Amino acid sequence: MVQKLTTAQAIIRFLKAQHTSLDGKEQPFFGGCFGIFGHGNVAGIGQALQESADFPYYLCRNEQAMVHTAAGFAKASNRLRTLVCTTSIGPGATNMLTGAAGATINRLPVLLLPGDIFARRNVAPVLQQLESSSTQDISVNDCFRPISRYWDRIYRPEQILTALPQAMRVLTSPAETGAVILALPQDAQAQAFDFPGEFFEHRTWTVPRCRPDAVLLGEAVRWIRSATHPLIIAGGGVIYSEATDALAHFAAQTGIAVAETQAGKGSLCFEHKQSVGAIGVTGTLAANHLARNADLIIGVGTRYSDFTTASVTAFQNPSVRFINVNVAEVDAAKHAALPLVGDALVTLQELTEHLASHQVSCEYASEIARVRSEWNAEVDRIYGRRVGPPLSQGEVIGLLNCALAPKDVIVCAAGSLPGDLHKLWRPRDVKAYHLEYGYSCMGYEIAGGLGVKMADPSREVYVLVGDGSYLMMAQEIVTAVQEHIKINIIVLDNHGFSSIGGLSRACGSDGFGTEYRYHNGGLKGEPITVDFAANAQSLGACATRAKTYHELAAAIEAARKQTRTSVIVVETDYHDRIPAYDSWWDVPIAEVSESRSVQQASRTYQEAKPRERFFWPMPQQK
Ligand SMILES: Cc1ncc(C[n+]2csc(CCOP(=O)(O)OP(=O)(O)O)c2C)c(N)n1
Ligand SMILES: [Mg+2]
Repeated sequence: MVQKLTTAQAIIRFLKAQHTSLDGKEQPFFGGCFGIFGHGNVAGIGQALQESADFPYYLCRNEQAMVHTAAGFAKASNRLRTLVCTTSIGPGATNMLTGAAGATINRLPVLLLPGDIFARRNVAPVLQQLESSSTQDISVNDCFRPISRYWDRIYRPEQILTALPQAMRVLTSPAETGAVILALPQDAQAQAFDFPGEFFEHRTWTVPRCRPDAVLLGEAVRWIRSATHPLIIAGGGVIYSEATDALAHFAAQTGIAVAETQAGKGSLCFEHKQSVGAIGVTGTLAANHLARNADLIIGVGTRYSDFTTASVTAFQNPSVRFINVNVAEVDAAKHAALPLVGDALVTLQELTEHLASHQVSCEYASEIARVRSEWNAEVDRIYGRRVGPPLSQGEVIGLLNCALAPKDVIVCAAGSLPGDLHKLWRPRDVKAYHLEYGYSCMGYEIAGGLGVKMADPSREVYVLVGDGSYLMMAQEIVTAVQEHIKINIIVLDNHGFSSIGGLSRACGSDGFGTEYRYHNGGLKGEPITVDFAANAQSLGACATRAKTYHELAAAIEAARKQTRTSVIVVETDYHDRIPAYDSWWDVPIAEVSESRSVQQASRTYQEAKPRERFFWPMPQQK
């Protein structure tokens, strides 16, 4: 039966009917809509939401933050669910750009509905409209085009009949997912149309488990059999595909060690005998040692960022070759790999079957055991140091790792914490380590943590955030308070950018501009103290300060018992840093400078850079 609805009403009605299914388990795809209203959406999407009491609406404090919340929600839900975000036109819309780029880079589905300028045009330029002298078919929303996986502008109501199914195809595709933008001109949102009733019926999008090509799989099995030093790199795809048990089984059966990217961390429990932890720039000594000599890398669900490959220096064996298991062809093909384009779970199961009697050599197995135990001793050493106050970041991480329950989630994104967590955190549950490190966006932490908690309220969520990131985006504490959502926030206050300060010193630039100090001629004055606890309290959280190890332990214990969002502020040592373990990151140094330290850094850089490699197809593949 035909239903007369506005475009906005029809959109909300359609979204409510969409579901995803993986292995027969079904759930509604959208958990509700975040937004901030302005003239560009209040009478359109706003009015439609008001009429839809069964589709929750959440008011946030900043449009960028709500996209992080949606992405955090989607990541915690293994991409089977997400949230919608609605904004007005102009600045409300462009505030979402950073969040959209983050979602697309991290391959996380988010549906963004920015308001847009009038389709009718006669009243242009409207408030907040960007004008062009060469076309009337442009608005600030065109900025979303390169950072989204699907982009459309809805000039007429009936366009949603084809646009929304395409939007859903992309959002639920494991290979293509990312930010989807439907720009909604203000007048088109309120316009009525006779929509076909079938459009609003219950719809299930089955997430497929594609199988790799049989010939290539056979070839991969031969490569694995003939490799003497194979190493698996587990990326986020392992977790999204729910392939962690299959990976654990495959690794145990073959004895092949497993290293993890940031998105893949938690794929294996740290106690698994084949787990060698983080790889790459922020990798462990164990994983980086094995990677250097490996003759075969089996990448599963990884996109090989420079942090994973140590700027393509991680693999130094002259005859190393790659097998890549990935749903996305673009990733499967990287480093001239033998591409197994397929789902991680079914591909690992097939490989396990074909390699039933295969094991790595005893020598290689004992090498893996040795580097594992050496690395574990190093983590114990760092956890056991007592240097504070101010505490070292390693102490804080060690304390948290011991204090938290296995299913508690830590959330983090930028600064020096992600690298230290990647190295030191000992994961015991697959969804307990939530790092946004594709975009490493300062400000993700609290907003993203809110989304993580919304996705699984049964878990305690601990947001670890540096003072710099906190200052960029703390306001979503108010949203958490408004929704009675409890998250635990730990602010590590080291009075500036310890990460970039360290990088600056490594580049010979002496930490220039990376500490929070009074300006007094070059940001070299006294440190500026910020009362983060008072700030958090003013936003509605309960807040405490912890100086010593024992105070921090007590504060964590007290936060767990709290029913409200709480903030613990702990001062950490700006200079007490966890070292890198045999890795390199390509950050080009000025080739000309009067500074001796820059000249020295430049020489070191020029010496190290030739270790970067290109990989070409092996003769077998021709
Ligand atoms: C939005 C954004 N701006 C800039 C950067 C570059 N950046 C990376 S880490 C960092 C400093 C982070 O400071 P803080 O949160 O205090 O963490 P710390 O480095 O002290 O551990 C900066 C500026 C970024 N990642 N994101
Ligand atoms: Mg800091």
